Amino acid sequence: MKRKIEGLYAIIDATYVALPDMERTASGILGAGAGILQLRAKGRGAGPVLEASRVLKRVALEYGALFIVNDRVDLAVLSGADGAHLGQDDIPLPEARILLGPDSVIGVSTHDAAEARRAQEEGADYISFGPIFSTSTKKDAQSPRGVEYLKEIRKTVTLPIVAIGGITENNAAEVLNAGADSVAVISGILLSKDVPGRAASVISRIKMAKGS
Ligand code: TZP
Ligand code: MG
Repeated sequence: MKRKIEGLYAIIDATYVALPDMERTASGILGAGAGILQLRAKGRGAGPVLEASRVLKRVALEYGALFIVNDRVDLAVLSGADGAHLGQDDIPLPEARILLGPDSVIGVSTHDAAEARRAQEEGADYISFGPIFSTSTKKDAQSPRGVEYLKEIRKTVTLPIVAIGGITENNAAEVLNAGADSVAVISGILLSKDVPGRAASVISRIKMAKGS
């Protein structure tokens, strides 16, 4: 399912949510109105991650949302996910496209203009760009790029841009105003005691920023 990349791009990260708890967390976030859900489970065994992917795909389908698997193209295919998100060291995009098919949604992590341009040339459906702000979720994250760099990336590619890194309800509007189509949020939602409530407030800030 190709679907517009916009609004909240919610990432359920196994660092913050145990695999068996993901179904409930995903329902809360999708029920709050997120249109895109990604499973990020670095370093976890393929079997449990495949199981979680199948569960999350089912939940996403219930809410009409897009479901993307981070890193693992194989598990994206096996779980019937809508697509995969590739880092710079993952399976290259052309090969991932062979496995996932032409209708899948493939995103690529980018950190500078050259990577963004290449992802577009190779046929990515969207790019992520970041980290915009500092983040403690990704231990090997590069230095924060800031919103001025995001504005440059906006001029470099026509692809949808998902901004990532340190995004919260308090800075989401600034990031969208700098040219992002969508904001990816991990700790800004998952560390809340009220995950659905926090997702709803991020979404309401996004809607305000977009004037909708
Ligand atoms: N890529 C760049 S920053 C980041 C990833 C996966 C982590 C973002 O997490 P958070 O908690 O929203 O800052
Ligand atoms: Mg990756």
